Amino acid sequence: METVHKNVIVGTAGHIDHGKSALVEALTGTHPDRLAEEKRRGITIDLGFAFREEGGVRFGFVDVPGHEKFVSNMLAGAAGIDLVLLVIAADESIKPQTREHFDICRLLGVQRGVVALTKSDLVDADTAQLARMEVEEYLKGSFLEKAPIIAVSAKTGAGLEDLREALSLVASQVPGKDGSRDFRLPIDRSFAMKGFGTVVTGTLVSGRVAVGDEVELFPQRERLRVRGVHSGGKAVERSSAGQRTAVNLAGIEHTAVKRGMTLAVPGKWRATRRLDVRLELLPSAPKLKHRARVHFHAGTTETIAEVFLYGQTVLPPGQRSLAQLRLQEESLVLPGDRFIVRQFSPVITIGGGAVLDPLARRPAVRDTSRPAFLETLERGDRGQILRAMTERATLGLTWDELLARTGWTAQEAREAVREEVAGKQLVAVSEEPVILVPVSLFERVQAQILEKVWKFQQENPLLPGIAREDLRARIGRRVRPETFRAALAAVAAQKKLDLQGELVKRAGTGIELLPEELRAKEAIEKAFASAGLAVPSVSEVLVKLPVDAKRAEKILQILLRDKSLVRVSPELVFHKDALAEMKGKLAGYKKAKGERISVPVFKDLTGITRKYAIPLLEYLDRERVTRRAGDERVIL
Ligand SMILES: Nc1nc2c(ncn2[C@@H]2O[C@H](COP(=O)(O)OP(=O)(O)OP(=O)(O)O)[C@@H](O)[C@H]2O)c(=O)[nH]1
Ligand SMILES: [Mg+2]
Repeated sequence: METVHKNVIVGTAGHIDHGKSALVEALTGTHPDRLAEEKRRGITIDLGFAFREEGGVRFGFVDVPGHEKFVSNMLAGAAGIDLVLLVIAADESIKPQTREHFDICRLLGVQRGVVALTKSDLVDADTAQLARMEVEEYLKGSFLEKAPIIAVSAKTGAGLEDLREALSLVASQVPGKDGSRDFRLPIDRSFAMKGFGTVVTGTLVSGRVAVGDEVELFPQRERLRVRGVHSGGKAVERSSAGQRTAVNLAGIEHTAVKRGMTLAVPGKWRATRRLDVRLELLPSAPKLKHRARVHFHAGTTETIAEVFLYGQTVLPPGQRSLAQLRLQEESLVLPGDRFIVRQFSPVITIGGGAVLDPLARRPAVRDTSRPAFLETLERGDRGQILRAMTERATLGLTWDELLARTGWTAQEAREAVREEVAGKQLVAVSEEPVILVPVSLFERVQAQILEKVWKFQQENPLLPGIAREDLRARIGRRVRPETFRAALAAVAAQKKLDLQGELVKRAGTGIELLPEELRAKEAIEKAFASAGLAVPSVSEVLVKLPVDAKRAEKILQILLRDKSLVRVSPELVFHKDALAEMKGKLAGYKKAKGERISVPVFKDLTGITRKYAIPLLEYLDRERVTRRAGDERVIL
């Protein structure tokens, strides 16, 4: 058996009965129709699958129904295909679903394909030639303009060799899918397999999945364990992007999983109901009104969406617009994902587009910068996108949000962040996890901090500075703690502020007292120092000062903070020297007379009245100089 070095998914497309399934069978030996009803009616209803290996390429065929009633099934199959096999019956030429399927492939961004002019056994040379000319004309200017057009017959086998060659040629031009991105598998089937349990299948559009992996089921965000992986018709250890993949899941009933759900890397992405998009209306579609309801298809998902047009009330046929889609059901979509919209009723394909912002905010009239922002998401490089997203994140852009909204791998995000921070375009106010803010915001917060500190000190000249928490409250809630902290550190590093524990103050500014304040300070200190333990009341001292009461109170606070004075009780303040002397006397007493001392003895020893003795002893108890023992004190 030759080794497979490439996986290519081929999707069929084309009008009902034009021979898609017969052609897949002729190419692979497998008839893709599996349902009894399909066999009975002779039409394809749901997706069918078949495989073939050739020249080192494993072709996975996704066969779709041509019936107009089953276009939504076709859409689920078309997601993730690498090339389209456009099947057109030579006897009927181009029909409505030829056009619709072709439009869908173009809107989904399919890049390559091959055209099979099938049932060639049913037509004469002139008719075959006419059909070929019509097809060439139709495809002019499209992504299939240069695609090979091969006349074939599934019945006689004519042209099959040429078709195989054409498929191989086009397959060789398909760029290999990058398995290193994050895992995502839009589910197109879920069923129970005897002895296995729940199995889901899909075209693996990104990353890889291996036995034992933990995965997340969207939109319900359920974490599940991968019990087994099948690909190419056999059990494998892992499957990677570009392969039809079956995943055996532990811990869930098959009935709980449906087409439209997605298996993905756990803990990274979020399901959404609001997405900002670039929307394109087909030239053949009727005009689309603001707030119209449409059917929305992305990946294998299908739901109803309300269209909010940015900047216009009507989108004319053939035109493009930025728009918001509000989904009826949550689904997982990422930037760059293609989607299709179909008219609400009657249901026909009217357009499609690409997701720009999967986690969009509700549209707001005052949000005038949104269109420019979306254009940056559409066309910008990662640095530009990162800057634009940070600019619009009022509280700063978190790492989790960055990953969920961009779909970037962690490595891509890390590189972009590193570059923008190094280039001084953005500031990382936190590193683990990353939180980004624009330079302008960071500078504004620094300026605010300086201004608030200065203002505070001007209004409170006698206080040593403002408490951090106080300052933080004055900056306001629209600045997150990390930003405040980093900005404070930045101004401190510039030596504009001093940080002392919890206090923030202007650099180099002690408290500067006016001459009369200095005199008042000296007067207070002297009054208490000379009083010894027989202190006057505080108010008595303060009224005698040459400054007003408020300032006198503040000067007292300064002395208390400096510990020149000590408050022993609400009314009583002592000079530190007097207290030291008293402690000395107690120590002397202990040496001479033992450790026990009564209140009257204490009064005699210190020469004070009971009015002072009790508060002072309580103070000494608190200071652990003495300990109360009944009516006496023990000197410690
Ligand atoms: N004579 C002739 N008949 C063909 C050829 N290919 C398909 N048919 C017949 O055309 C009918 C439809 O073929 P299918 O392959 O089921 O068509 P389809 O495009 O898959 O149809 P849907 O899936 O329902 O859209 C069948 O009866 C086939 O036998 C062909 O090359 N020559
Ligand atoms: Mg069919």
